[in-house]
Amino acid sequence: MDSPSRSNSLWKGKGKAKATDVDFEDLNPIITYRHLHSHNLSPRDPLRAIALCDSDAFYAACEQMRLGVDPAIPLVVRQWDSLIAVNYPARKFGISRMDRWDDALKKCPELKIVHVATYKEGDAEPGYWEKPDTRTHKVSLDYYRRESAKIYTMFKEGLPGAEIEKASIDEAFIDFTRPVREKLLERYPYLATVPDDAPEGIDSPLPPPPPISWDGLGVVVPIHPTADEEEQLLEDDNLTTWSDVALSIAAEMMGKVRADIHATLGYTLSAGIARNKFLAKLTASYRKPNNQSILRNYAIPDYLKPMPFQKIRFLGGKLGEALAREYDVKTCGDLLPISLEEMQRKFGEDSIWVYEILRGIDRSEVKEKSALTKSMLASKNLAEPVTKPSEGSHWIRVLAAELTLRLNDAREQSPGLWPKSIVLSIRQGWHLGRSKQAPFPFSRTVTADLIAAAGDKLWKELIGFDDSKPLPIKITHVGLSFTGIASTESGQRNIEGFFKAPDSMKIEERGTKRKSSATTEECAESTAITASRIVKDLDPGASSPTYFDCGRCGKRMSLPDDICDAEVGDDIKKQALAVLHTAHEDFHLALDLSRMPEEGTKTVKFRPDPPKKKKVRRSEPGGIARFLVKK
Ligand code: TTP
Ligand code: CA
Ligand code: CA
Repeated sequence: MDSPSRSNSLWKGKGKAKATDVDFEDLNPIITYRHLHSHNLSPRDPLRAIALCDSDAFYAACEQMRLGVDPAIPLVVRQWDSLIAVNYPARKFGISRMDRWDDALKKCPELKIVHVATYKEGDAEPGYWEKPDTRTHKVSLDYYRRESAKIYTMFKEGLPGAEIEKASIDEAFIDFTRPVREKLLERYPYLATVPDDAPEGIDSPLPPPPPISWDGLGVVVPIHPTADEEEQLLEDDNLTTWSDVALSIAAEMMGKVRADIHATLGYTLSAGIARNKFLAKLTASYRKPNNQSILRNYAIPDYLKPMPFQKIRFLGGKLGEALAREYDVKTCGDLLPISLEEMQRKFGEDSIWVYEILRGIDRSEVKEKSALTKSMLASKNLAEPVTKPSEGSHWIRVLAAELTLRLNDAREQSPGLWPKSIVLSIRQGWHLGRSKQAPFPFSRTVTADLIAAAGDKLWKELIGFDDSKPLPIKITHVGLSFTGIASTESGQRNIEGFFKAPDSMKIEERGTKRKSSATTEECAESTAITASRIVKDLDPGASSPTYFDCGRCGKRMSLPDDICDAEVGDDIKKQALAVLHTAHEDFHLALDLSRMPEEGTKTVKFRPDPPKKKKVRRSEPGGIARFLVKK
């Protein structure tokens, strides 16, 4: 239910001092007993309290903790020649992620530089080597993943009743609305029952809120950043709303779990607390590190208006550029005069999303992701391409070690996990690729040798090991992945059926056109082509593609939001897209297998898919899509 704006009479004039302009008319909605007692908490709930909690200089903090280095010492994490994480003491020397490691060292000669762990052939575990070499080693993020999982577990255990969505390796959204609601009723028991004389019964507004002391709860973003009397304004309970009370309780809970994580695991985290995900994320970086910031509704207009809109996620690319060009403007405030009608006329129906974001409105939900990973990919971009078939084994062994570790890690959580298939994929850039997959036999103990043997077999079938035969493509990318990972409880019934399937199946990606009767090959081929086209279409500086359109079913497969998030590197996005791609192929493959006429056939003729619904014409996308995919 939408909340109408508060009428002034309710506050007997007190709230009038903060009358806001028309663009931000929902800052102080009427909150009724019905809102408070509703069991169905929707994103429109006026007492929503959302946090985004992000670890400070995460990989650097992981290394600092692992090595027992004093947190005051400048430390960076290096990956080959670049820096991927810079701790706060190092930032004081002007070092940033943009620096090369040797330039950083010039800025701060006592800088501690830790190269990220890498796998080398033959080792089951990644290690920290003196001189890792991109030509032979592969980066391992396993340690960071494990530390990330520990932090997530502490969120889960420390915040019962809160919805938690892991948003990237080092951050999570937390919806505090439900636990805050409970705390409100516990702390202010008079809210539990609708007073007999309430004029509109359960739809009566709540009584005026109590004053709040923000002491120890974090940095409160000022309502008027430039006003001298800010201190007084903040303490002025005339401006306090029940939404502020909700935010302050969320801040209490957030502060406690941050302190627990710091005490137990050693990591410092920063959080932003506001009425929705978008604002929570923006607020999280207000005061870093080791801080939390609270954005009260009344502080939204002055916080948002001066913000360059191209800094907002999804407005950083073409859409933001188009808006900037169309109106010759920079900040969110500059865009406020544009009416919804005009925006939709110029940028399509969906641009209502932009219109609302500029006004601090975001109704997206905090959704917990399924704990079960369905696929795992270990992949390597080869600085020096593989030029001989015999060179494949090296990379397969390296990738197999990573998959072993990750599957075994996952099995610690769910012991019955096993992957339905293993896929080997090779590519030349993103333009040409081949992959081959085979069922992966169930085994209680998963070892790198077992996985490498399966990988070698696929390599043999795809490429062979005969160095006298030329490679089909110049291999610049090798990936080994598990797909269809399920726990044996749900997977067991399929095992038998699965072993009846052909022992392996070739999925080749060639540059031919899709025929009307689509096969698995063709599906893979057209998705690969689409993916490569998207890569080309996006400007080089912009982020990696976050979706592909399956040429077979016409469905758009998008990466989950956390991966789309700008802060995972492009490499990670590419890998994730490759996993998604493989998983989607796997889905079609499974569908095709289920339609196979006889068992054990080597060459599979697939029945055509049912007639497709009319596809969205990708060549001329309309509306907002124009700005996401180039014509
Ligand atoms: P961020 O949260 O963006 O950065 P950070 O945690 O290092 O620093 P901050 O205190 O400002 O939040 O990214 C989390 C980790 O993800 C980071 O420690 C390293 C990794 N990462 C990359 O590997 N490549 C990248 O381009 C970025 C942005 C992050
Ligand atoms: Ca971070
Ligand atoms: Ca982050």
